[in-house]
Amino acid sequence: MGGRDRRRQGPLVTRRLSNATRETLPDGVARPAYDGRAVSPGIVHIGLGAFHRAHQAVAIDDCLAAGERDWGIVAASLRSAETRDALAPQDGLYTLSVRDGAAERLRVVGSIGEILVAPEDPARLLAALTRPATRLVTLTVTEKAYLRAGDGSLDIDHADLRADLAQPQRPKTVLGFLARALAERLSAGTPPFTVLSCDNLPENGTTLRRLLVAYAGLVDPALGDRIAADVAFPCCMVDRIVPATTEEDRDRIASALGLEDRWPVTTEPFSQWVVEEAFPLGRPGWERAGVTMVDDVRPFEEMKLRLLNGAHSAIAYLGLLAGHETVAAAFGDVGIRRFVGSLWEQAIPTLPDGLDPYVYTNELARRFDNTALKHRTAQIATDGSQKLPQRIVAPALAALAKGAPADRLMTVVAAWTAACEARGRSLPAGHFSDPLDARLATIAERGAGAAETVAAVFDAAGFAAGRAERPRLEALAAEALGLLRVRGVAGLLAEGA
Ligand code: CS2
Repeated sequence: MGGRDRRRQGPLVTRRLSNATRETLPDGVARPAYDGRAVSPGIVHIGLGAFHRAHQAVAIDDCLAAGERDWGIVAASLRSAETRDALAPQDGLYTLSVRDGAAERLRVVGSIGEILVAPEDPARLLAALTRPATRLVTLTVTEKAYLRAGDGSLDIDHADLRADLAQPQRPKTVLGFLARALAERLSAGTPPFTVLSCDNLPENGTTLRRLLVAYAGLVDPALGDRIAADVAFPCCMVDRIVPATTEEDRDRIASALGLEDRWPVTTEPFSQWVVEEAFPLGRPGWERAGVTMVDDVRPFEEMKLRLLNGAHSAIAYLGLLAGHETVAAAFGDVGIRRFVGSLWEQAIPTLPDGLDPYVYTNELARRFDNTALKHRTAQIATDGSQKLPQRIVAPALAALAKGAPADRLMTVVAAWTAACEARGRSLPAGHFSDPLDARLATIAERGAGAAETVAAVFDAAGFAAGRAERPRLEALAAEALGLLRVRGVAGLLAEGA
């Protein structure tokens, strides 16, 4: 994880990547073709994880390299100071490592000009958000930061949200920051920024708008109305597989650079960004970075959530139960690979027409087979309660509505339940985490039969809440969980063959 307190052993690269040392980079390493000091910020990005640094920040780096000067990024972490501590001494520079099989390309990215840590100084992030030059706010805060209740509405019982409602001038949550900053801008007569969610949520912009309007309406009903009327929330689909950086990555990259980089990011060659065209205050010329601008993102988003992310969750939970540490290892397991094929067969008929899902799944298989990416099954397994509704439950509901089968889809819910139960038994207790962990632990301890367990899990996660199809979905998940408990993952996979 973090690079703060590491004691490096072995071959010593002592100089650090920074503006002062970047000219010493070897020829094969690409670097920013512009002077970061000549760039002014136009974007505030919230959620400074590896995904942002391997995706949106790279597209902006392309735009800056092409001569755009006023779309630099101020990036903020909502929780920890780790990334800022690693990157600030490097003037925000970091290395992007693109890996495929034995090949690796290195590129130093320079689009992040300033890094803020929200809990240290919320006023500073608010100041960045309210500056008139900030015309765009992008988010990668993960599904759970949207504070959705099981039924998708705003979770008004969430402790952080209650804290923000009590002290809206000193926010903690992303909704709190956006609402406060928009309130300040509107009262100062500054046009509202555009908000671009880059998280894996269905209709991410529309979902964020609904939640933010609900939150802001609790702070001040007039603010909720103004946000609903005056702020643009384009939807977008983002796609790039970004495994967490390892110590081995750090060491390999330092040797190649001849400079230490405390927090490089590794990724695959594939990258896709499809964005709805709705930017009243303008936007970077993303087309030059290969971004696709469209009127309606939904077909792209549903295909990606249901085929890529749905398969990822299946690979993660079945893979964990079968003892596989990485996606490539799990997908190399014939039973799991076959399962994913049959999962795709059930998800594909639920997709809107227009795109070719078979071209997409062929490409996905190639991407999952990339053994250079050490993409851990435990990384994807995290936050299943937040991910499965759009990846698995939504296509299952759509399949049933068409009278089509959904048993493979519901097997993923069973595998999630079994993987949660396996923690502290065949898997280490904290192997992955979930916001519902306390409730999931209580359910696991009860040791009830499959049907009762599945009903409790559906209740806790809000799966198919209020839907007439819920008993049918529960029955399918319970059948798969029963099989998993009795025959294990190998038995379950053999059964579906
Ligand atoms: C993954 C995604 O961790 C997960 O849940 O399914 O992060 C996935 O790698 C990205 O969405 C790929 O674009």
